[in-house]
Amino acid sequence: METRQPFTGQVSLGSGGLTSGSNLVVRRLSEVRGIFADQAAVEAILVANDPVVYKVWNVPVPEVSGELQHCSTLIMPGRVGPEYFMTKGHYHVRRDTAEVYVCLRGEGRLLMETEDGRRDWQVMKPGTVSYIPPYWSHRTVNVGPEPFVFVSVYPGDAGHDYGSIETGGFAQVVVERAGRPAVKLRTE
Ligand code: PAN
Ligand code: ZN
Repeated sequence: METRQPFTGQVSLGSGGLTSGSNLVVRRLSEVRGIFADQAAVEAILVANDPVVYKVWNVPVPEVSGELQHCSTLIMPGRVGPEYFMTKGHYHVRRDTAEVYVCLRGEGRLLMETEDGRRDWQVMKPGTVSYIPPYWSHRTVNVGPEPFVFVSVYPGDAGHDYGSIETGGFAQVVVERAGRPAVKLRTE
């Protein structure tokens, strides 16, 4: 048995950065453009610049059963047409793995769906602890005027399956309606 050294990280509420998270992933609009419904609105934004949509600070942990992957995510405030900035969203490769999200800053929505058509969404605000059970895909959306920051913890061998979302999409979308966020079906 290998005994690993304990360690501690600190999340900055300003930058969203996690000091123990040395693997920073930056998702700009040009890279995640396909997740938004209004492609003309994407083009209109990209004419002027390529904004950061979200950043993830991953803590390097062995991707094996028994370990716990964890990271912080910061989603910038912003919209593409009526649709708020959001993550790509994914299933875990190992479908039978769960996840916990803890919100530290801002206001978001956590969208979840199963492959047999069940849907759910939760409000996330500072102090919210959300549980994503096994078999549910998950995507987070920043519905507020400031950065939305949360910490995730999930099994070491969960893995990320983005392809199923790229082909199947999410049924639920979050749009601004009369100044307020509304969760609706993509087909509505
Ligand atoms: C989270 C997400 C993170 C970024 O840590 O990976 O918020 O979202 P995408 O992975 O969809 O780009 C998580 O759910 N990990 O399993
Ligand atoms: Zn996940």
